[in-house]
Amino acid sequence: RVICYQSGEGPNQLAAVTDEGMVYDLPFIDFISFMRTAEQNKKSCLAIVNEIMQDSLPIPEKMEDLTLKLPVRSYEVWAAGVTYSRSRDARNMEAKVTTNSYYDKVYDAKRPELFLKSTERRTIGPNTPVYIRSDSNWQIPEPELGLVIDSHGAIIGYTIGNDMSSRDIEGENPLYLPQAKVWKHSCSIGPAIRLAETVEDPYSFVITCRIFREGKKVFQDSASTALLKRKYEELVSYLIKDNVTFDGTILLTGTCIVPDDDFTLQDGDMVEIEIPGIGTLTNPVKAPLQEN
Ligand code: DO4
Ligand code: MG
Repeated sequence: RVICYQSGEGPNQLAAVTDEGMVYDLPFIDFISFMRTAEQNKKSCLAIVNEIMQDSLPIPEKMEDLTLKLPVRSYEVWAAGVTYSRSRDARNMEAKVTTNSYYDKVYDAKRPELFLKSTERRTIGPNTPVYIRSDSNWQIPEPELGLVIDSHGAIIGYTIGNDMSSRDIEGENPLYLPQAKVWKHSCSIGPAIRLAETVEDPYSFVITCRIFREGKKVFQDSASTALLKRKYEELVSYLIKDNVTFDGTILLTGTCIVPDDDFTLQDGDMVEIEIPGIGTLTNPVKAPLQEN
């Protein structure tokens, strides 16, 4: 895995983490410059990491002792929608439609739903607050597997994303989707990037989401990426078609977990999204006025 951590008072440090949790600093300013170096040298990211680990010693701290930061500062985060039946059914419910909805159609269509979820300045990393909107009464986290791609669409790694969403705004009218999806601190990414070459079967990630309120767990559910209706390469192919794509772009692959219909996030909640092999993305929830 590749992480970015805060190194004392200095700049953030990119590092590789072994399965045992040992941390090796990487000599690149960030993940994008690391992936570009690999491409320029015609080597895989994993080969570069292995070379560096052979020639250096781990730092004394383990991953759990470090203050983790956003692992990649992506210019853009895109998201796929209605890629799991759970998402389709939840959206039909919030839009109060029963048959032949746009959600039913897009779930079965050849072309997937893709939307621009976030930009560099809107995206946050682990332990930084995700914000809830002031004009919505029904808001949830969407725990999703994220693909980290290069400018040609090659999948370099896998990460975790929280596609914060407003169900009442989207339910009122699907044309409000950008407002139901995009606002300050509405997208969290991290805590690590699992290099694609180290993943045997990317359709067997198990995603678990837990939400805590005043220290008590108020929601927990798990689902597997085996339930994904589409293939990752299929989603990427639509994203890059006739488009400009940047190294380090993230494509979130849709949610397979939706909290119960009577649940809405509140200021002070804590959202945890865990994918074994990648890590646990933890963010407190804040109402915007408290931070501004
Ligand atoms: O159709 C709206 C968005 C769907 C989405 O974000 C998801 O399925 O995860
Ligand atoms: Mg989503």
